[in-house]
Amino acid sequence: MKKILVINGPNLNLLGLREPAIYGSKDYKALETFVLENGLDLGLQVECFQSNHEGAIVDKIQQAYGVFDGIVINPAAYTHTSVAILDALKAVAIPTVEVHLSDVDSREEFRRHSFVSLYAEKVIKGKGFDGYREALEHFSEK
Ligand code: CA2
Repeated sequence: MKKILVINGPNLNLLGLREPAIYGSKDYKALETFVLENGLDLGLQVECFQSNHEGAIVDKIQQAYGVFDGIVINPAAYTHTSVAILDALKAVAIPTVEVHLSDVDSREEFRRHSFVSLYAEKVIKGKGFDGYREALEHFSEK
């Protein structure tokens, strides 16, 4: 069974609290449940990790080396700023799918650029929770 690490970046732990028009009204716990249930359904062993800290995300990616077969990552604001997360993904060379709840291309100009997209095999934007299912499907052999 493939092992997939799902990483969510800063402030996603506050989902459901504000900006429901952009991010939906469900909370982070509901996102984890959605991801774990869909992982099971697709025959994947999924672990979820959320952090508000860039270094903690880099550490987690490094620790994934030799353990996980795939990474699904919503780097949140670090999408647009973090060379460190890009470099960590390149270093471990684990196949990666990037997910965004919102359609980052139709928002502020600064959200159009993603460092992580320079490495990700696939980028899914603007599909809410369903985007995580689509990302998991990318790794599923079912
Ligand atoms: O659309 C996405 O998934 C984002 O990665 C979400 C990030 C944003 O910086 C990216 O540009 C796009 C922000 C997540 C913040 O989540 C919130 C949760 C509750 C209330 C407000 C924001």
